[in-house]
This record gives sequence, C-alpha cells and structure tokens, in this order.
Amino acid sequence: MKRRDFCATAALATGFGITGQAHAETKWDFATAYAAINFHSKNNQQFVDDVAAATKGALKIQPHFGASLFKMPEIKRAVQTGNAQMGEFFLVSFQNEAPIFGADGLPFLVKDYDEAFKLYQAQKPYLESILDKQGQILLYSVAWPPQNIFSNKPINSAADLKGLKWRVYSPTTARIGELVGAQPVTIQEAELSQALATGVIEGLITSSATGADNKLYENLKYFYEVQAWIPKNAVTVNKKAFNALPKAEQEAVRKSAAAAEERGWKSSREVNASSIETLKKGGMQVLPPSAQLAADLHKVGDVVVKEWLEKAGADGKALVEAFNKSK
Ligand code: PCA
Repeated sequence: MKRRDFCATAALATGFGITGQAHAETKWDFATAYAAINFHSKNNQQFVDDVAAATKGALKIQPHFGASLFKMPEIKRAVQTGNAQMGEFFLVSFQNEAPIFGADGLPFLVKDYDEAFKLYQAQKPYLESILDKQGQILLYSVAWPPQNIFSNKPINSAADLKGLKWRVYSPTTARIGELVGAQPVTIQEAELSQALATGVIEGLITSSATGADNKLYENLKYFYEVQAWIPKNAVTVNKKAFNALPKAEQEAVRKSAAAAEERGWKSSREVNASSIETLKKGGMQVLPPSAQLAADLHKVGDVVVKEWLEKAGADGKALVEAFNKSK
C-alpha cells in the first residue's frame, strides 16, 4: 500500500511540473535466524527502518526472523548466491570453511567486551577478504554476550561434563565436548527449547541472552559464568545487489550499518545484565565456576587454541599477534 502511495505522490509531483527522478524501488530479503524478541533481531529491525527512512522508502528491506526464510547454516550461502540479498549468521559456525571465522570462538582469548571489540578489529580485514571472495560484503558484526555453561546438574569440574548430552554450535564447541568426554549434539538456536524439553540435550555453552530468550531455566537449573569467549554474528549483503544500488542508497546502507554496529555492541552489554536477572528470576542458580572447573576449562581451551593456530596458519598467527598488540 505504502509503495503505491509513494508512486502516486511522485506522479502527482511530476504532473505538477516538478521534475522528479525516476523512483525505482528496490526490495531486499534479509534472512536471520533468531526470534524477533532477540536483541540482534531488534537491532536489525532498527537498521531496516533507518535504511527505509534514509532512502525515503526507495530501498525496502524485509527482515525474516527466526530462521523463517533459511536456517542459520544456510544463510551465508543464500547471500552468496543471491537467494537472499542480506543475511545474518553466526560466524564461528563456519570455522570449517575458514579458520578465521572461528577466531572469536577461541576459549579465553578475550576477557571482556573491550577486548572482544579489539579482536574484531584484528579479525575484520580477514573476514572482509574471505566474504568478498564469496560474493558478499560485511555490513556489521555484533557480539553475543559472553558464553557460559548451562546445565541440568551441578558442574564442579570437567569430569562432571562426562557423558552429558552437550549441545554444540561450532567445531570448537564440539571439540570441547569431545575433550571432556561429553556427547556433542548439534542443535540450532531455533530448536533449543524443543531439544531441551525432549531431553535431547542436558547442557550447553551459550549466552545469558539466549538463555533468557529460550527460557532455559524451565529445564536447566545451573548457570556457570565461565566467560569462555564472546562470539559474533555477521550481517552481510550480496555484492552484486549492493553494487546495483544508486550511490546515495549505498551510502545510506553503510551509514545505517555503522550505526547498527555501534548500537548492537552497546545493547549486547545491556542485554547481558538484564538477561542474567531474568535467569535468576526464573529460578536459575547463577554461579561463578569453581577453581577446578575454571582450571580444567583453561586446559581444554589451550588445546583448542593450539589446534586452531595450526589450522589457521600465517593469517591466524598474524591475527592473534595483531590482537595481542592492540590489547
Ligand atoms: N547464542 C547463539 C549463538 C551464541 C549465543 O549466545 C546460540 O546459542 O546459538
């Protein structure tokens, strides 16, 4: 309806002799994997609204939340092939494709959001170059809150994870599961609640935000703040689709993306704090890890980082060095 109104107004303006430019309208699909209530989704919605306002409706981006258009593992490829012009995906899930995608999933490399942002700056040139080769442009990337352990029973050491049905979302989380003798099961975020309700999983590592979004306290009672890593989503656009836009619209997209990145990192911190409160209210025990658990996880983490460095070669080494220098 809006579209017709806009054209009618433009036609009227032309009719009155006001020279109007041809008002080609572009429509994009934006595939995302998380529910509309999730903070990344809200941030993406704001991005979409900002672009619509800045282009006066000439670029209409339709977000598809909750993996309704493509499932998370399919989204990157969908943007690459142009089946969706834009998409949001979880970087570390793609580590098998290129180790660089997993840099923000390395255990205990960063200790807080400030360091996570510095790691992102070191990782960004590599991300941009790989994505470019895959026909897409990185628009923005926003961190999830720190990754912590949720479980259905007390976990005081790595030995307590033995045999646990352990939900994984990346090669690294699978490897950790293997090293501690858990039973790794790959489950997408969109299927988490169901997997918990049906007993397919008994524990996982994820953020407070995902815990609150999915009411994990209904099935799990323990939350250990191990702060293992701070991974990110990436929002990309198909390169051809972007390059086909008029310059002013490209600028509107870039500007709105920069604003989304800044706003997203800020809301990640806020959502972390509010989500922990939600977990507590839901009856979850929010606990620091025992000294033993922390020590065990660091040991496992060292193995994972070493293996990643071996795979990631010169680029991986340079990335970590650049990050360490920037700390
Ligand atoms: N939530 C998503 C990605 C990381 C996070 O905190 C998930 O668990 O799949």
